[in-house]
Amino acid sequence: KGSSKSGRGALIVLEGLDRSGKSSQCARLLSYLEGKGCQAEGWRFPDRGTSVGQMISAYLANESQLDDRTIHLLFSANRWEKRALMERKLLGGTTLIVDRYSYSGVAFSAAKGLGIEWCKAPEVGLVAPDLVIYLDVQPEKAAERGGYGGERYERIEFQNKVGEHYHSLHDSTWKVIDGSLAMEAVEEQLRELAMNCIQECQGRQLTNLAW
Ligand code: FDM
Ligand code: MG
Repeated sequence: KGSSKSGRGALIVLEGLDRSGKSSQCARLLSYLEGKGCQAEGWRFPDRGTSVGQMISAYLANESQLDDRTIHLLFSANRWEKRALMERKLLGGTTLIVDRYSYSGVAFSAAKGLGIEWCKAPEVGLVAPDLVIYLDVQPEKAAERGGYGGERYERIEFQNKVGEHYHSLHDSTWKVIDGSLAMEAVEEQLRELAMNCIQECQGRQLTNLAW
């Protein structure tokens, strides 16, 4: 536990298409870190537990219709309402493993045809991740994995477009893992990336997304 006292936690984000394995891998990584005595929490966006999150959830379930820009801003607002808590946790030494973040926000909305710059704008000023791990899976492969749950966006053609936009977002904080590998192999790579990141960011300051 000593390491958590000496520095801040890391903001580690997992991104990928629907059914790319993010949620399972987040859970596995979290229990691994906890087993190592590391102070860590699992988060996810959208966070469906807030009132904004409930509006998003209803939209995804096709129970409500919202204009494309309106839902984009709600996804962003859902991150903003968590920003202060996120910063507090990180500065207090807790590492956050986050299932989706601003990159989902941009890639999914851009896939509908909204401009990339317009999509990025409301994300500026959120906490910048220390590491973004993209689980790379072909949409066709992802769809084979037990199929989709029937939520909005869970269609192969749309996921293809999302994948293209994700690729245009890769920057220096991104690492790509081949998500079609066996679960254990993905897990192994994730552990190594996460442990390195947690150590490296101890002395580094938190920054904001600058896009
Ligand atoms: N999604 C998620 C967005 O369109 N924008 C966002 O900002 C975020 C965080 O919501 F299809 C999409 C991605 C996915 C859907 O996500 C629900 P989960 O991970 O399946 O709950
Ligand atoms: Mg989903």
